[in-house]
Amino acid sequence: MNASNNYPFTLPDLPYGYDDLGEHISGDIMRLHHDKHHNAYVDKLNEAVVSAPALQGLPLVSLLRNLATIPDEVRTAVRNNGGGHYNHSLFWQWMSPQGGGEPGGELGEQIVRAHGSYQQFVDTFSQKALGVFGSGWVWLQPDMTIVTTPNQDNPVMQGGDEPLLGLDVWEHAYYLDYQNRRADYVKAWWDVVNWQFVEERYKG
Ligand code: MN3
Repeated sequence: MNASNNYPFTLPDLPYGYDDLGEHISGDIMRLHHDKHHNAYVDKLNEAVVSAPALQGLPLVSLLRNLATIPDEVRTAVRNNGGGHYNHSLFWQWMSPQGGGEPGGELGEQIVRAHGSYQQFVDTFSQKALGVFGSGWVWLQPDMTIVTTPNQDNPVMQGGDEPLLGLDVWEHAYYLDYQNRRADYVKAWWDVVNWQFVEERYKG
């Protein structure tokens, strides 16, 4: 699916079955996370935009890039729920039952060039994930930097590029399986990362 869609925004289907990430992320989490959490962001985003007709023709990424121009009454709702919709629409695609392993090609080379090795990249990204206080996300950017954002914010809102890869470290993403053990969730997540999709984004 395309995350850069327009009002009325809709919940994309998962690109695989709820139970397909198996031992890494359970079907119970995927059902709750996709059907309840993501769906709520979509509903609340639509509620916000329905009251601001000037925003209705704009793609989601434009809304997020131009938060400062959005009417005060709906800006926070668009930020939180538009961010939630954008982030999760990509997050489902950043995982795959056939995921894991290491990125190849030019992307793999750039990651090694920037971070020393694939393992050092994983370690740095994972440390940043553990360092997010409360709820937020970790991102790999096209310039190979690793950044974090709180809540449902993302680099696009800060004037940055669209991320190549992102990890949801909200407790709702892992609590049912891992309770408070975020480190175990992050470790398991690497085994489902869809590097093919990341490479497609890198190539643009
Ligand atoms: Mn989430």
